Amino acid sequence: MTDLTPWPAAFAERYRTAGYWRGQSFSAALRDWSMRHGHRLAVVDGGIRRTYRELDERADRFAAGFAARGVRAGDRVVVQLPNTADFFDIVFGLFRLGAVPVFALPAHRESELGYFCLHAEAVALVLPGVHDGFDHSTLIPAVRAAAPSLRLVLEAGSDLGADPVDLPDPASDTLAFLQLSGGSTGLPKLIPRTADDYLYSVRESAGICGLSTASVYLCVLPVAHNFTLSSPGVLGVLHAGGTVVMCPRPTPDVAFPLIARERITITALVPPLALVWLAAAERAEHDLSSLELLQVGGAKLPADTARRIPPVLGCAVQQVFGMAEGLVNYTRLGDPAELVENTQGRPISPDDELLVVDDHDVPVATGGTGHLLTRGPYTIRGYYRADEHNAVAFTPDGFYRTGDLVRLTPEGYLVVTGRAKDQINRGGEKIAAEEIENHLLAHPGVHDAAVVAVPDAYLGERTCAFVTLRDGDARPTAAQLRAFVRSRGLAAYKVPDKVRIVDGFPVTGVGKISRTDLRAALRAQLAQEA
Ligand code: OOB
Repeated sequence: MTDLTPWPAAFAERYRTAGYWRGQSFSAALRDWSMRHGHRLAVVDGGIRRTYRELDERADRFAAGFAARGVRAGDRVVVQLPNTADFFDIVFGLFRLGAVPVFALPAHRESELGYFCLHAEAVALVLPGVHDGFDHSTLIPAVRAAAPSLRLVLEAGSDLGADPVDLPDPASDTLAFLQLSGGSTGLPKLIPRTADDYLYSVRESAGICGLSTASVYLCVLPVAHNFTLSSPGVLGVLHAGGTVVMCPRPTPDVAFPLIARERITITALVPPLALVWLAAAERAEHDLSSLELLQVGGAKLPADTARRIPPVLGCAVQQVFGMAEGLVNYTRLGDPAELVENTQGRPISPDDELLVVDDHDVPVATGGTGHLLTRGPYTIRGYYRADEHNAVAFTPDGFYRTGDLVRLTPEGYLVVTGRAKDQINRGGEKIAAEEIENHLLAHPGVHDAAVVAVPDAYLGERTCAFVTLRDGDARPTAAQLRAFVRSRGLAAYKVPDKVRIVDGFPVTGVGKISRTDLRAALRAQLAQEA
């Protein structure tokens, strides 16, 4: 099983020659940022205010602390952290040691964490204590039972540091961390990223978004998500010498006072949150005048929402269409309103290759709609330890099949028109249909299940599970099935919004149809009803 599918030598050579891949590790990058911006304010979290120099020193201490606990270079460590300053200590501590963080989201529960630890053969897990009213330590027994490799569970916020020790600088072209995919088949895939490829996307993103030492970024979405981490996100801000302000909750009652107090210049939201912020800003008592740019991405932003942002929030809007596998597209700061409102931007790099193809991988006519395939200097060539899946998720010549349906405008901008993958995009939170179907199938009363997206005015999409039951006395109700899925210990956003018990599924003349066709038929049925 392959951990990191390398780029072919000719591509690697090209990306190095072009100056994209610079041979810098994350540890060296932080050292460099500290050298350049030492006394500037790097991170704010409530009353905590840390300079670049302090971040760098804390990374030394945390690296030593992990080493003292037996964590070695190359070891995988699953990290589940909310938006706090601890994130930087722990993640840069691991980077400095050459250990490999695996980024779980705060919403994940024992089902996901157990799987990440097992699949990555993690030696350690770092959890928050009580976060958002939930005690994460209650997950430990189930995660330990699922993952025999796990030797160490640590609580963030406790002092994990130790006196610094000498450590060799990690390589820049090996596995640096594992990001999560939204997933479309079974459990989320793990995405292997290197410092070379990731830091390239970070530097370019910082430039595209006009970041400087004067930038103050509010980290609203989960910090470990690719959007908030690197597009340009918290790493882009640190590269530019600006300040990151951690926002513990995305709601206007928490975010708006922080914008006013810290004079926030830039932040990033998913479309449903942008709607909530717009509604709140219309009657805002807080001074939001420092805000210069609102980035929106993760799911399709309706054009009329994009249009309302500048007048209501008093800032520019930028659409961001990206994926943890790599490719990120931005509308540019000086672009005409027409492009900013109606497209999802264009790629970061002149070496991002895009293909728009039909169902047989044949390129469609110019301007036509089709499947988006991509490869480039920061797009992976394979998922972590997923050889079988990689054979279908990538073309033989290394293009990643994004699963998104798009068309290209004459200006070379992308318009996302739909999706071919079996995934639900619930306001930016991705749900693999098959993962939820498998949870439903674990119920003894369930014969079959198909999970599909239902259009929703607020979230863009919600989930609907169609379920057929076994004959017998124990016929669960829709409410009982939702409760059953919830009891399986998974992120709350994955519990189906609706469960519909039906007598049977559509079949063709010859019998059963494929899962994908079944889901399409059910979506069509829902559309007809609406
Ligand atoms: C971002 O990353 P992921 O990995 O959570 O999800 C990627 C998928 C894309 O393949 C696409 O289906 C959808 O999310 N998506 C959008 C979108 N941005 C992402 N669909 C329509 N319009 C958009 N603007 O979601 C992500 C990663 C980095 C930056 C921004 C978003």
